[in-house]
Amino acid sequence: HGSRDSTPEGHDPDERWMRRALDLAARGPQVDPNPRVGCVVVSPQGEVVGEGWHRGAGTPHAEVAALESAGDAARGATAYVSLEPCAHTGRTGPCAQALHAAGVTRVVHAQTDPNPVAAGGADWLREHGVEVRGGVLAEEATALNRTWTHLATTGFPWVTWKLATTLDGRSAAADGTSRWITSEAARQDVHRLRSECGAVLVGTGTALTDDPYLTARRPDGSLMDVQPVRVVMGERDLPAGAHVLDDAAPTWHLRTRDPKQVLTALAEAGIHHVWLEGGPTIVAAFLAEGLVDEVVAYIAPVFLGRGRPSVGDLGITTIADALRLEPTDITLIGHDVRVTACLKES
Ligand code: AOF
Ligand code: ZN
Repeated sequence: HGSRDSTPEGHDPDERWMRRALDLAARGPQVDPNPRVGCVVVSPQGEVVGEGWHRGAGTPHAEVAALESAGDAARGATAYVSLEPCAHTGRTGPCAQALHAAGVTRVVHAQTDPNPVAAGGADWLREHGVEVRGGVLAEEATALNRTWTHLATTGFPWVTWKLATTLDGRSAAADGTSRWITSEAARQDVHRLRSECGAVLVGTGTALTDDPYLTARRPDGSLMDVQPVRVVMGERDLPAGAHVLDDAAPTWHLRTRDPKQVLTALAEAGIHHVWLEGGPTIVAAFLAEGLVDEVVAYIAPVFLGRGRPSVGDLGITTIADALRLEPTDITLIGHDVRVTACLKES
């Protein structure tokens, strides 16, 4: 079950080596314009003779790193790559050619390259007499680069909307104050997830009302090693002393209220995962345009009664039109509940 092959799951040697390639891929940086890719070179005797993974844009691709560690032993070997080898000369040379030149006679890959600029390596290898098998553990490989794949296929970064709300769906009190609805533990979880994204996005409204830092910080308040770009969208000026303008991380003030324009600018910078912490108006605009891919909601055992909703008008007036999501995870964090859910592809 689960396997497309006649052999029982786990007994397909190609799957076994691909799992190793995926483990190597996961060592790569999550926040980088490039995908995380791993490669294992295996001799005809079934021995690993080379391993490599991609360490980020501008560095050698996984295949080249693995070939380098294999040296002459790559001759007659099989290469397992978690992404179809590239056929293009980008920041580095084409991997399909490098595999062939090193004497690799069989290539097994997982995900087919969704990047039209780089795709075509499998065909090129076949044309040059290399046996190719694709699609092995492709779902796992795609999941590992879910946000990068989304950008490559849609042109927009994957948008995760983070919200913190009371049991009655309020994200701020009637006077606009909102510190704090959720517990310390939930807020720490937010910092961890922020650091896994390329950008944190708010509108000028939130930047002016809350004066947030939008950095990713450890429980002791120190900055994490990887900081997302802080993006503030909207035409209003920010005061010189705004926390978001400190030197803890880069900040881009994009003077537009058009979600597509903002996401296009971030896509051009190689950002494939955006953490949206915007207020009700911005979030409603992103939802209306179908630009929210996932929601991470922290729900606290708190009531505010009168207060401000987490999202503005969505044009929904009857229950049949409700926006229903598919939950992928529900976790208790301190005394709050974190619900992760995806918006259905329409
Ligand atoms: C990677 N790492 O290990 C593999 C990639 O701009 P470049 O030259 O680094 O090319 C990036 C593209 O190459 C990438 O989008 C993907 O389509 C392909 N394969 N990329 O960064 C790798 N194998
Ligand atoms: Zn490559």
